[in-house]
Amino acid sequence: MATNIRRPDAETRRAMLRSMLRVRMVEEEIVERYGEQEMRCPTHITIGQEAPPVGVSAHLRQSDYVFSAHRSHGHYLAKNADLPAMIAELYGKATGCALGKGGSQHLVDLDAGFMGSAPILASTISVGVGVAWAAKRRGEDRVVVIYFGDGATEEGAFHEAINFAGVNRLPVVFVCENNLYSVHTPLEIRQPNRAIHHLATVHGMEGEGGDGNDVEDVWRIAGDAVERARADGGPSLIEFATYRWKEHCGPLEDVHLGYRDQAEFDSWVEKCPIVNYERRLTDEGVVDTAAVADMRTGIADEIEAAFSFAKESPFPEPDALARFVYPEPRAGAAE
Ligand SMILES: Cc1ncc(C[n+]2csc(CCOP(=O)(O)OP(=O)(O)O)c2C)c(N)n1
Ligand SMILES: [Mg+2]
Repeated sequence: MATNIRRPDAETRRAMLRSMLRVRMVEEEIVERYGEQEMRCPTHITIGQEAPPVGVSAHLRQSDYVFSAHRSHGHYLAKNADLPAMIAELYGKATGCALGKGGSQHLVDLDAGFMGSAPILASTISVGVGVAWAAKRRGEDRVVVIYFGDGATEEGAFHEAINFAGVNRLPVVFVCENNLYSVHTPLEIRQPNRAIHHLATVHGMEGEGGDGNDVEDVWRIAGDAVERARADGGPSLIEFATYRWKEHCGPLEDVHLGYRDQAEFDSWVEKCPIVNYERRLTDEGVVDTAAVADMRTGIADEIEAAFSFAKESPFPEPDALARFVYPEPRAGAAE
């Protein structure tokens, strides 16, 4: 595989640490406040999985498109989508990014190129491929990134869509976050003993796997894939090994349920993508304690403001309920 980019510079490394911290701190605040029962939507927390969205997004432009699924907060935030609008969406408010109608699983910010998340597994993979096809036909300089979990690769729609992307050499980067589980079912009893990214070969594209808790490994692999897509070199399927710390859906711990054991859980917490990266950058003199403290303070202020905005915003008016169920005529369009 051609490798054009090898190491991020100091500024990129600091930005990636900050971006991972920001995702983690937003998620921790949601966890903290979820029990107040004001966020009434199912919410899939991404703590532990911060490195893939941040390492991938470091290569993306605002004009590039991102699609996601149910566990989407990291993908949305790393693409510089609107934080207050995301929190307002979780609170079901009219100022939410989906006008308060969607909740955590239907985030969208077209201005940021975050084209949408949806919880029907693999549904956004097909949509993303269609959008990439349109971009290629129109000659747009645009890369489409589609995130999904290991479970989504068991859907027929995944195979149909990536096959189409391979045949038509579409500018897509398929990013699989393999956290070893689909809800409570381990990967080893769901799929043959082979890496998910090996499916790339049979669908006619490049594939590579990496350490999804090491943001620089993600950055290196994603850099190759994004470059290839931009240079009309076709799609890639990249896979990152990572781990979810919270229950499948909701803010709680769940090791006591018995589908995963404490030793496995602890070994992944040891591999925390943020603690280890902060230590590494500190050791290498790229950040110091004061700089990280400043990052935390700035992020905390931003989060506080976003939650205040969400809480103070109004709920949608009742007559908004039926809006956008069907496409609405555009202003000035002929009857
Ligand atoms: C078509 C479809 N089938 C089943 C579900 C129920 N479901 C929601 S999340 C999930 C597991 C997804 O696992 P994975 O893709 O690995 O993502 P993760 O939750 O691990 O991030 C399932 C089966 C669904 N949303 N859509
Ligand atoms: Mg999974």
